[in-house]
Amino acid sequence: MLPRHLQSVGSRYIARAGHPCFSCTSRDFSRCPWWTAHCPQTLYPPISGWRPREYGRPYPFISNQRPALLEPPSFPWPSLLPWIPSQSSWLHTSGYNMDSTGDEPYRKRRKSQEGDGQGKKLWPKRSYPPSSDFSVPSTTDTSGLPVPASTQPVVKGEASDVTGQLSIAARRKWEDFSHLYSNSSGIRWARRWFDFSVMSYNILSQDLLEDNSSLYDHCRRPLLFWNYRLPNILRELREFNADILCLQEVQEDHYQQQIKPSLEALGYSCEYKSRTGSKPDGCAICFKSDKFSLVLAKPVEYFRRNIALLDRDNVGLVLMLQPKTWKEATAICVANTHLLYNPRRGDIKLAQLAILLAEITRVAQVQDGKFCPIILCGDFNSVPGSPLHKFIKEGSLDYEGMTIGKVSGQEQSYRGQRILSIPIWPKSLGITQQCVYESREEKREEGELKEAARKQMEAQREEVSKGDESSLQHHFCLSSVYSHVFPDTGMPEITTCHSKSAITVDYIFYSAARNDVFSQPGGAVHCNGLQLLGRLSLLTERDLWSVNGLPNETNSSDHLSLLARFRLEL
Ligand code: KL2
Repeated sequence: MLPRHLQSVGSRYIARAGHPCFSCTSRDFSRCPWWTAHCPQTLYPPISGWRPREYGRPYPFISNQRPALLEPPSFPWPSLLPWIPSQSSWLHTSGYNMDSTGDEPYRKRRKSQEGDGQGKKLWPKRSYPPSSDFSVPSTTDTSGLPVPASTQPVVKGEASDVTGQLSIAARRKWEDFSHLYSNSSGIRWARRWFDFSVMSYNILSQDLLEDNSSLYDHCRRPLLFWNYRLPNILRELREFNADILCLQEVQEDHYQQQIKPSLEALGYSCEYKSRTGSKPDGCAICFKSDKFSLVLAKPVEYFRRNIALLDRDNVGLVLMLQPKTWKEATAICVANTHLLYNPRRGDIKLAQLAILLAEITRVAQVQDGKFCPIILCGDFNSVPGSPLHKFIKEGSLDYEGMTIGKVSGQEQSYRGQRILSIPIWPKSLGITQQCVYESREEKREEGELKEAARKQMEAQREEVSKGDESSLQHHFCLSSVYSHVFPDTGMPEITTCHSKSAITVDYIFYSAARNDVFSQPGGAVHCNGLQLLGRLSLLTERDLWSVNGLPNETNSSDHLSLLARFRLEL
């Protein structure tokens, strides 16, 4: 509940659906009381111009596209702050707004924003409660997150929201599989092991939130302010205390100024890869520096100037991390990515994935064609059971005759769509259908072949391997931490939920040990495997809408975090 003297102010924040301004109910955002020109006391950064250089590459603000989600320089109502740190030395929350561009190349962006969007609407627009009902749980109510047994537990009472519903934190349970790796007398098989936890979390960049504001019509506007969301996100990261964080949609200025310093204060080392082009977000991998040392960091760009298919600015990041407490152990390869969103462009998603797999192959190979343990996290913008998801899990994909929109499974209708070309990406990318880089020797030899001989060879190859050409393979045996449906009800698990969609698009894949609970048939032949010790359960769409969908008062992204704990045995 807002304090009485602020209730009238609060009502201005509850904007009407579809209204251009996030901060008031005026039809014209330039009349908004929070707009700089109308509120000379507030000191906002410039609305148009260039991003200051110290925040990385300068980005043009496109001020006539949409207004930034203006918020007061400091959050106006302390009582609405999601979390007030008792020891705030690690929390860096100074914030400001910026503007940017969307996911598509510029010429396509308009079309994409006009309805090239996600499938059918799953949930009706909500009407907002009267301002007097506008309140969030007190700071003590926002705790109660389930925490894996072996991270420092911060388990408090069960959290409930204003309507008495259990909050997301209270509904998510830690599912423990560790007992499956002991013999009947409870003794572990291996004498030495290394346990660690991994979180994958798309934290919803403020820029993308503002670019796709219609997806958040169901949210009360103050909950969408970055100054409101950031402490919630940091609290979640702090309380789960994962050893490795794979974050997506990390806006570069927020990363540099707030997220990185906050995580460093919690004992993490952080690596970041910004998207190419003018996009202001990127992927980060942060790891506990007392647990791992960094062997190698490989930022991965999917954009290729001379390849029309690869004209998007998505990226990935691959790290090789050495367990510090166990020097003889092989390093662990951790990859993080956010693949293209566009539901119709499965061809681009597959090519982006192939580049990432080729990079992993290059860095994770140890000896005799074997690989070190691999963790592949991220937002793949593809649903469980889709061809892209199956390709990751099964290691091969026969795509002959497949329409490009079918690849990610985000949409049901594929009418009028192209089928995937064979091969999907041109040879000039230098990546084979096995998702590995062509070796330099191979390239040189090919260059030395006479033109006629080369043509003859290619014709022969085409003849013989027509079948193989329309199939992709990769070398890893990857299992998914999550099952994607709840076994008792058959309901799908949801990782992202907003007013237009509620699906799984986020995953933690890992190379499973032979005796792992979810090992693939034939797994761990090429990889040193990991055992899944436990995971933080996901929720159903119904669960999420019962707490107002995402983002809400306590969960400030439109994705849930994914969390798993692994064991590496000697
Ligand atoms: O689905 V996402 O949200 O993993 O949560 O990934 C993309 C989308 C992200 C990066 O491009 O921005 C969101 N309709 C809905 N969401 C969109 C759109 C769109 N047209 N464009 C980008 N995103």
